[in-house]
Amino acid sequence: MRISLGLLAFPVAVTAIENGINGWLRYAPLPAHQRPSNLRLPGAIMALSNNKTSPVYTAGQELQAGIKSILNQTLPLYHEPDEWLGSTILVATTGEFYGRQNGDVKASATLADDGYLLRVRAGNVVILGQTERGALYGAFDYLSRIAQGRFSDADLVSNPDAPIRWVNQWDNMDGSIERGYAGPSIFFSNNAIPKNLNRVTQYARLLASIGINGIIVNNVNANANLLTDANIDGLGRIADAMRPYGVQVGISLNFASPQTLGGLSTFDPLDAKVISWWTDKTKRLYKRIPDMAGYLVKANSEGQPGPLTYNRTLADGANLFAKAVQPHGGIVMFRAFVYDNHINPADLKADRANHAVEFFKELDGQFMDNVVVQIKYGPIDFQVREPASPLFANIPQTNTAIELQITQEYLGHQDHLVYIAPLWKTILDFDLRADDQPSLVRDVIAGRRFSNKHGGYAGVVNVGTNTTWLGSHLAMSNLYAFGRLAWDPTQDSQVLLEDWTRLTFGSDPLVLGVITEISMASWPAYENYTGNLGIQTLTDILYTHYGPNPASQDNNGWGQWTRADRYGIGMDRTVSTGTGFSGQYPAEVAEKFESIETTPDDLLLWFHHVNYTHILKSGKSVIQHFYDAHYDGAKTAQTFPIAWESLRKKVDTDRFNEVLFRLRYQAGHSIVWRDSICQFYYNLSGIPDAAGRVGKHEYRIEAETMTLKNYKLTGVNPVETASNLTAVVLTSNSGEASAKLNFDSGKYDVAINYFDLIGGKAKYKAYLNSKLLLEWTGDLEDKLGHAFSTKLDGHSATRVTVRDVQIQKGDVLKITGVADGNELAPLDYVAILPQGVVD
Ligand code: GCV
Repeated sequence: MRISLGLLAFPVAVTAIENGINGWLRYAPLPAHQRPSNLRLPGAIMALSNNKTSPVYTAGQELQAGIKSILNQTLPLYHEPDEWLGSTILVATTGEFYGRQNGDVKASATLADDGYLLRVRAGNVVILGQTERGALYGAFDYLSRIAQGRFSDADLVSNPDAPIRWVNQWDNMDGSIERGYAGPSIFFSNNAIPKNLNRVTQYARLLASIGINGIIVNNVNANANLLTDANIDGLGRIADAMRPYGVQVGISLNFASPQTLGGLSTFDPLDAKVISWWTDKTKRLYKRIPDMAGYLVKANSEGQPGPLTYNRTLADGANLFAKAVQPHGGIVMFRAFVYDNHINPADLKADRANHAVEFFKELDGQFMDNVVVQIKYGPIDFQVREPASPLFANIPQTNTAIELQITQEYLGHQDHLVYIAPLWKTILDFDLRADDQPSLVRDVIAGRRFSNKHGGYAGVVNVGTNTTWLGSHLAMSNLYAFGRLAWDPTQDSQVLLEDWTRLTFGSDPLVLGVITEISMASWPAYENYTGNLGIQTLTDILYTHYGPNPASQDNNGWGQWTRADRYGIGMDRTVSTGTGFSGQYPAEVAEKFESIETTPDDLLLWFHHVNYTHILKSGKSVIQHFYDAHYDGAKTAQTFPIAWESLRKKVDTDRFNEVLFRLRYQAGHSIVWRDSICQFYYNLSGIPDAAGRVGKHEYRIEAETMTLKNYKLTGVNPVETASNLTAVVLTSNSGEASAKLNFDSGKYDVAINYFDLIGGKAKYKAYLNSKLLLEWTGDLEDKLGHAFSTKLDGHSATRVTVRDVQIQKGDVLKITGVADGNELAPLDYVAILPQGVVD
């Protein structure tokens, strides 16, 4: 009898310090009150595989470690049926199970690729996968149930909705990550693949537990050097590290590699030498990684090389790779994010949103069977709200996948809590009405609607070396929800969130309630305080895509235009008078978006240019909606840290404090957003806020009006990102700003707005008379784990608040600043806020 002692190569037990490394797979000990008194587990685990790289073998280990950790029971683990005759948790592929014994479980004929059967009945558990990783998925499902205290009998078959459930990493070979907010890469360092790949294995474990079966490990803006022999071997090691979890590795390609790396004079996709160069490279890759998932290609987009250089079509480009991987069973994900970023803003008919359909529609039917066109959910670029891309309805003879973004490029860089699943659902559930028939986006990408073989989901994740993976504990709900939705897109966002919360923070009803409440409120709040009515996020699109800068959208070649002027706002995308974009949808949908009357308010400015005074279906004018939404959104964000504080004794100290820091930061930055956007549109339109809030801040003391020592006035850019359009910076190494407080005596919150820049860590102290109220450093780059800006702007504008300060009329508030590097201890204003006032 062989018994595996189950010494695991991966960390599973609950760590004393909760640093996020195990994500939702913490396997926290289940509190006694959640265990049924008659709990009876099988006597052993039987994982029918002796192959240590098999996901079935992994499932056995995972079950053993999980049950030990959750229930403190050690079950022996066997791999051969004759090793144990008692009750078991049996995990196997259907093939192995039926091939080796006459079980009493008949796998349902409805078990699809990667699907599993889970039967929990009277102390016996059977988990059968249609594939090896299907068995592992079933084991994770079972463990998730017991980790959440759900011990009831089960008898179910679970099949994935779509075969492609991949994540993408935008990791560069130097270890940086494009649009990554959680530290450097776990895959690359110093232009090579690191020796220690433990984090890669841990990542595969998390991914497998939510049904992800593939990963592209490098940036779509790809480096040809990835294809050197040494790096191919490194990629092989990555694949080895992920294989036990059934996650297949693929890579992004640089189209010009035959020229830049191979030394050929061309990268023309129809050139014989180019074809043979790619065929050879592909063979080498598959020799080292026989189960390689395939390639991802970004071509002729944002400066990347592609087939158009040689007057070849995008289909010629995609098929070049498709032919190379076909003998090996590989897939080519070819991105539809192809657009011209030098379009003429003066041309009122020009529209970047049109480009994907213009490029791809005529190619429908020309892509090989193993090509999947990977389409971003909206026609522009991961904005806070977009309509579903019409391309999903325009290429019925082509496999398609949806590209979603877990990394929060336009949604607050993981420094703002934004639970994105509800946004994704607006797209997945959208009915495109192709040929007047039901055509939900989720049915198109699953291949059901147009009878396509491949298709599914690609999620841009960009985890980094930070122990929380995404830089923020709460942001991990997005990765969890992505995987679960890729498996079954009909699931409810809140149900997924609650599962994640129970697994990540436990089942205490207060914890569950608070995390559910703030997370479900977070996307609507973020949309409210950033960009409303379909106008896009209104962030700085020319710099770091983080803070407010609505002016950056217009008058450049990037085509993320809002067309805002003194009188009105919005892109006219109608067929009758605009860019014609609405006509790219099938007739029923096109008709709906063509008319202002039938376009929903939340997409109005996406499709129509209207006056600021235009009255919405809600009864408000557009401009008043902007003002109100920004005030509402920022007000909601103020409630997040307060709600979280109620969990002080319920969440372990480290995670409690880390989350609290971010939620407080978000509350402050939401006010930066609110004020700059409202001020910008007030300046532009000249229409005052009916509620009298915009530009009027009766509780503020502007830094420029304080008594200044060694500080001077400075402008900021954009101007509206400083209160009263002005800030102050030091003129020497240290200085101070002070003011006598002429407020009635009482209890106040004291908010201080300053700018936290890259390139220095200035020190600040705030005093009330001689009493130190707060001491802080401009070091958000350390605390939030990534940097925003080298300038005074909407990215660096930051607000700290001291609560419950007793102030007597005539007290003096003083802030001292000490410069460091480029950070000249900039200050914007102080707000003395009566209880309950947000200003
Ligand atoms: C990886 C946007 C992002 C880029 C990204 C690009 C893409 O433009 O800002 O960082 O490049 O999309 O998806 O290819």
